Amino acid sequence: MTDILRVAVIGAGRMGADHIKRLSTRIHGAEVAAVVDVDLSRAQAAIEGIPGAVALASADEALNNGDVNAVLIATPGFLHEEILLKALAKDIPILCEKPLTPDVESAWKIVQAEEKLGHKRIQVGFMRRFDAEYAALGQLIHGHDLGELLMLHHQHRNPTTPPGFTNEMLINDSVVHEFDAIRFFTGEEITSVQVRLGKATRNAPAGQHDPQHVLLETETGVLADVEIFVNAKFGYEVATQASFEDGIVNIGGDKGPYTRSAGHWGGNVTPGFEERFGAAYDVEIQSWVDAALRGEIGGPTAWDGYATAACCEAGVEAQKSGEKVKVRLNIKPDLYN
Ligand code: ISE
Repeated sequence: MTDILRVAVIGAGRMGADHIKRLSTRIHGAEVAAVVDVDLSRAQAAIEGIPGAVALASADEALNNGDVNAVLIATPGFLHEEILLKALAKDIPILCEKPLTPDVESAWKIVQAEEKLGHKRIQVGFMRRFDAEYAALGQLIHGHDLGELLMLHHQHRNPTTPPGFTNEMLINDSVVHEFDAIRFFTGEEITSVQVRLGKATRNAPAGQHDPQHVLLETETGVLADVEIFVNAKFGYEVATQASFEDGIVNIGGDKGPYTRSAGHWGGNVTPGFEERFGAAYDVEIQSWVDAALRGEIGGPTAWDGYATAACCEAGVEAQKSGEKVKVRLNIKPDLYN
């Protein structure tokens, strides 16, 4: 095994650029070898100041470049499947930003391709698992410190949405994080999803019903709800309240200094996910690199990507019907047990 990851970052947009910065400044054991973007000038701008990195226009060129031995996929989700299959064929470490793929059939194809390979190569970019407070709540749940976990209440608020953010994306792009978080916290699969559409904000673009209330249950009957509100204006907020038999735990409240000055009191609301989860992304990518250098993966698997895709499929169906929709899952391959 190599002692340094030479990473090709595919996609130099918002998330890709953020990962390129972190890989080239804060992460140990990895370097950016190539940046791929259909807009070559964006790839060129992203490699500025990174010695030895090349800008390329296609994922194929990067995967066939002898200097590349790992890949970080940060393109829009609909492009993931093809790149994942090609990277699996090369048998190199892969960090794939969420979602694994945008639909359950293609996600299952990826699981089957990795199963055929016989070992795990894909880590999916669900960064919340690496947030210090998420990890602490996870430990409280798994250690039964406060008795059994009974309910989870999630708030997921974004200031605004980028152009082209559809109604389905409230589920597929945003609530997908809570699907993973709930599975991570409980260690169980989600069995059903219901979506309630109530009074909507005037600030949502045409076609989007915002906010939405998503209700879920897990295998042992833990109930969870998510307020997804993606045009909340005030800033970025992701928080959870967990109800246990012997206590209530809150995570994800405002952070940072609380100041009283010049007739005002308070602090600043986090502007976006890069700031809110910056530290978690660092831990996530370092965990991927450390594990990849040992020939392993260091976080959520392709199965987690597939299972959340199945929840998204149920969620989008539930958005349309208003009914409680069962999550349909294939049998989990042994590779992921
Ligand atoms: C975005 O893609 C993310 O992953 C953010 O974490 C989430 O808060 C946002 O809703 C998504 O659109």
